[in-house]
Amino acid sequence: MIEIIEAGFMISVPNVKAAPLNELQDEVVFMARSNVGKSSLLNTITKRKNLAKVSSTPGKTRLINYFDVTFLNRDNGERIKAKLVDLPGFGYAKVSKSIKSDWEKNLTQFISKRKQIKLFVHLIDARHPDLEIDRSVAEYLEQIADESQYILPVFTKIDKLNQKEIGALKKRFPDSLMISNLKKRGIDKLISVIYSILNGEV
Ligand SMILES: Nc1nc2c(ncn2[C@@H]2O[C@H](COP(=O)(O)OP(=O)(O)O)[C@@H](O)[C@H]2O)c(=O)[nH]1
Ligand SMILES: [Mg+2]
Repeated sequence: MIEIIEAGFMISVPNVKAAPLNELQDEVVFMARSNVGKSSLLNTITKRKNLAKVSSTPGKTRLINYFDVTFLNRDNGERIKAKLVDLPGFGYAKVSKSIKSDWEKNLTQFISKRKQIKLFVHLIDARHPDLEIDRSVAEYLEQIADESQYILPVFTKIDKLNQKEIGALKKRFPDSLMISNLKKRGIDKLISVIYSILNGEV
């Protein structure tokens, strides 16, 4: 059983130049369209109510937020420190076009240059698995990820799907994980997959 036993806010930065050095620590980046449940998931996995703000106004946050976390493997007492990185939601329609392109340029630049990133967690709303924006994000990640970087697609809000729909999604995307923040489903599994990747077990 793997748990995150410590979690704290580290820093918010506006761009890659301002990002902390973190030379020795792996980073786990969380990316999603606005409103998919990214902040909720960060709070769920860290068991903190308000670590990442759960906003009802999508697209408000444009900073890159870093959190320090410690994973504990309860089976053998092993600990791993890492950084969780909360990226601004992408593809939010109400942002003006010029802001949007600057913002996305900034983000793509950030992602492609950041060698500390060990894992990209791409959150996708389980009700909308085929959006163009998610497809282009997935393709982009495949392009830029090097051999030491992993990509993990995670479907969120599966409480909104019935068993049949969940089954169909699993069949189509056998390598993805499925979670619900609301019902706390799939959370332990997600944490243990992240841990295995950080620990070099995958
Ligand atoms: N039904 C359901 N709603 C969720 C879940 N996770 C988040 N939400 C809701 O979705 C909205 C957006 O969540 P938030 O975490 O702020 O998304 P973010 O914009 O991706 O950070 C909020 O109203 C959350 O309460 C989930 O697993 N199931
Ligand atoms: Mg958020």
